[in-house]
Amino acid sequence: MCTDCGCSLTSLQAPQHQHQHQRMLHLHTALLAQNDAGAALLRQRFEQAGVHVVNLLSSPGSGKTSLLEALASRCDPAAMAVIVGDLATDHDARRLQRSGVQAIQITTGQACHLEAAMLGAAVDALPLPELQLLVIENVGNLVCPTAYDLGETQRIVLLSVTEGEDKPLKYPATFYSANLVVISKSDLAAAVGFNRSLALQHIAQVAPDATVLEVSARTGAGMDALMQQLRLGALQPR
Ligand SMILES: Nc1nc2c(ncn2[C@@H]2O[C@H](COP(=O)(O)OP(=O)(O)OP(=O)(O)O)[C@@H](O)[C@H]2O)c(=O)[nH]1
Ligand SMILES: [Zn+2]
Ligand SMILES: [Zn+2]
Repeated sequence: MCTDCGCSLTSLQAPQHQHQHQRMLHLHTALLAQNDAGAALLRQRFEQAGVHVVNLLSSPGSGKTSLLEALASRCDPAAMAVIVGDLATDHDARRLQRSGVQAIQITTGQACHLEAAMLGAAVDALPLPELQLLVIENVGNLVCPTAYDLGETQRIVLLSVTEGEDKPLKYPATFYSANLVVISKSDLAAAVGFNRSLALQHIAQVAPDATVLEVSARTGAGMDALMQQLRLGALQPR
């Protein structure tokens, strides 16, 4: 886990290291304030260019890159770009480039989330005014990316049917921060005994204002509705 966001500090360590805990809390608050300032500048650039920017969050393997490949195959590839964050490898960026979109990989090393300051060079390299959609595929993680605003216009959180219906209850802050929750891999729902109504109930409990869509990148089910959300989806970030 990264030391930046303090997720390496456990509740077991905290009582013995109260002083250190407080210092980390101050450091964390300062880092978030610094990130918010960077995100505000990015948001200004995105607004000036008129590009819709999505911050895409989910646990590892829940289908972020596959969903973007499916989107790329349905829209003008010149109008879409992706910035993708992973701890290591440029695997996802190369996958996305094969589907024709501009894709830039950021390898974060130890950091389990993207921060606004990491995006500058990638954003500089993109022809922002020519783009309609820029998706930032965050590092696969349902905890750390939540607190880091990236200047996005819309935050999308994926919940794949293979992960279990309880995930919104276990990671409420992440789901609460979403404008749109996408239930992914819907083609596998029956095979894994996905309890749809329970999942919808849990999402509504923690993210009552979020729109919910069910999508399969594999079969294309729900992709039209997702495209519509992306065109209409200039919602206010939280
Ligand atoms: N059946 C089915 N499988 C899917 C679907 N979407 C993704 N998968 C599979 O799920 C696995 C993970 O998909 P990815 O798209 O790499 O997931 P990711 O969220 O980008 O993963 P990380 O970048 O590692 O966090 C792959 O084996 C995909 O083929 C889907 O809609 N249906
Ligand atoms: Zn972390
Ligand atoms: Zn991916």
